[in-house]
Amino acid sequence: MAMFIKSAESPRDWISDTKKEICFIGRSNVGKSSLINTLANNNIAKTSNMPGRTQLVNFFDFGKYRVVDLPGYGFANVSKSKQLDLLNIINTYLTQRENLICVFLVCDINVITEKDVEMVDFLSNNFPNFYILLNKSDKYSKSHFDNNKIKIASYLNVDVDKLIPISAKKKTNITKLFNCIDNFC
Ligand SMILES: Nc1nc2c(ncn2[C@@H]2O[C@H](COP(=O)(O)OP(=O)(O)OP(=O)(O)O)[C@@H](O)[C@H]2O)c(=O)[nH]1
Ligand SMILES: [Mg+2]
Repeated sequence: MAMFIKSAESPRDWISDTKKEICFIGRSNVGKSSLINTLANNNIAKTSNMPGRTQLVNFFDFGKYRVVDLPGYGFANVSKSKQLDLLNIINTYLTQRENLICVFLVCDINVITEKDVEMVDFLSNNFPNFYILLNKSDKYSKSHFDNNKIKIASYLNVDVDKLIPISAKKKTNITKLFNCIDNFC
């Protein structure tokens, strides 16, 4: 059974072992924490209608591997200095964590922005082993995705096969996501 282990900000408080980790990153409010709850089939991560809910690095045990929930970024109502703090935490985790084997960038399929493009660019240069989860696809028809996936991939500057449309709410493509995780762990 998946469970919450701890929240931490600085690397000295991270868990020190060799267990593999995957993480979810993305703009505030795209549904990273909700997705972790869907994967766990249990409410183990805190979610909110208000962007900026997750402000630390949160570790969850999933047995064979750990899942890490990172703070969201890019929400205008959060102060500039707080935004910089959050980006710093994310950057430190992504660039220093040796346990990290795969990154899942979560986007809102209905609102893909320049901030998503910037993160894809950062990942391409620093952590090429990443996938893009287009969440909230319950509000976006399958045929609409099929018609637009090439456009979305080219806007984000990635191959189409890096894109996985999902819905944390409706559990769409969650098996596909688990298969993807299993391939790494
Ligand atoms: N329609 C729909 N809403 C969703 C889905 N996943 C999450 N949400 C909603 O999106 C809002 C934000 O969800 P969170 O999981 O807290 O988002 P987050 O990315 O963790 O946000 P931060 O912690 O601020 O970075 C909540 O109101 C969720 O109910 C989905 O698949 N479909
Ligand atoms: Mg969150």
